[in-house]
Amino acid sequence: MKISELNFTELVSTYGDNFPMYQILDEEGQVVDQAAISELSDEELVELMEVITWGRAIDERVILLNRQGALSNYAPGGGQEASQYGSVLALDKKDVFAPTYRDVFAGVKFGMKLSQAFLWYKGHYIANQYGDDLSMYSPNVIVGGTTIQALGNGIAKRMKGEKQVALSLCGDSATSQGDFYEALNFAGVFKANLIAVVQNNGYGISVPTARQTKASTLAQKAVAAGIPAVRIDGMDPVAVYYTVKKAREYAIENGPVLIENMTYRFGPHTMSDDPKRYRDDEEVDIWRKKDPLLRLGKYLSEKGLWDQEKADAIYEEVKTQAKEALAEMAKAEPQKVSEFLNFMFKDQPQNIREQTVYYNEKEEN
Ligand SMILES: Cc1ncc(C[n+]2csc(CCOP(=O)(O)OP(=O)(O)O)c2C)c(N)n1
Ligand SMILES: [Mg+2]
Repeated sequence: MKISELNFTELVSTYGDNFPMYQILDEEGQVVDQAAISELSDEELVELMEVITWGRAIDERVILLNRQGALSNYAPGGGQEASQYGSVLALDKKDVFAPTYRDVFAGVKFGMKLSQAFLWYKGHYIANQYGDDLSMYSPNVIVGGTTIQALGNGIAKRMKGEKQVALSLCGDSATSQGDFYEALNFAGVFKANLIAVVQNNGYGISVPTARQTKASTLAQKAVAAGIPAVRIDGMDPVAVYYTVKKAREYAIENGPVLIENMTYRFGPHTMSDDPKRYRDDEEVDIWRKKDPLLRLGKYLSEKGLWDQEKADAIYEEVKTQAKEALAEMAKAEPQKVSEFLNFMFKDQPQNIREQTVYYNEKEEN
């Protein structure tokens, strides 16, 4: 082609074409990719169902506890379970997980204590103190922060030849941050063992994705970094789990992968948000029909592997777990400013030293 024949409009209109949305189970729970699902065992699929049901149950319980004033502000995950828990379940315990504020309970399924997850929402530092057996970053409120955190770890894994990955979850609006682009760029250069999962739930608080970027997909942001990307139905738990598993194998051998999960949060951004101000009920209804629990539940029920009794038992278990975690949480000493100032720096700068002296004195009495 000659420059005289260039058509800029045409050029840009095809950018997203490389990123169709893949499914394994459709909205009706019908298999659309037999080859993929037959690579997974019944046990794996049942465990996946158990974990997303647990995710829904804990989400509903925490919303109640929040309304009762027993827990602080909360960023609900309802709707995003396939994306969150499907990702975590595909990891090895020695992989590294970098969640956001919305994925705290996925962190519990990775090994964080439930009482710590509750304390995290209270802003208590105990929430961020893990043993050596939990390779997880504390849930990050800094939008775009998780990808660059996981990148550092993914580079270290490549340098050390470790057969593990670092997986970050981030939202759609996080992909507009400099941190995100920088993370992808260096991930490509250094072949980081990184899986950067983008949970495209259509909004950054009230701002729809179309107002965040002109890109027709978020997956295509990987093109400039020279790394593979795939866009999948983030309401399909099997597709998420399968894709992360495949990406994990690839990332260990070759380097980073970006996965864009097309998903939705049924609830508000946080408990202090009113989504009716920026989206209508019809939109929510459309997405409710795509519910990950419905489609995998249906598929497994038809195979005789799932029923309401199993779901009810998980809801009961969550009630007990939440009660125990609340009791455990109550045992935590109120935190002191002097203590968390001490955790912040190995070598304290002058101003922090002064504040530490001030708070030590103040809090001794
Ligand atoms: C660097 C930064 N800028 C702004 C905020 C305020 N903030 C908190 S959540 C949020 C929206 C994030 O949207 P998205 O990345 O799509 O994730 P979602 O909340 O939808 O899961 C913003 C702007 C922040 N926490 N960090
Ligand atoms: Mg979002």
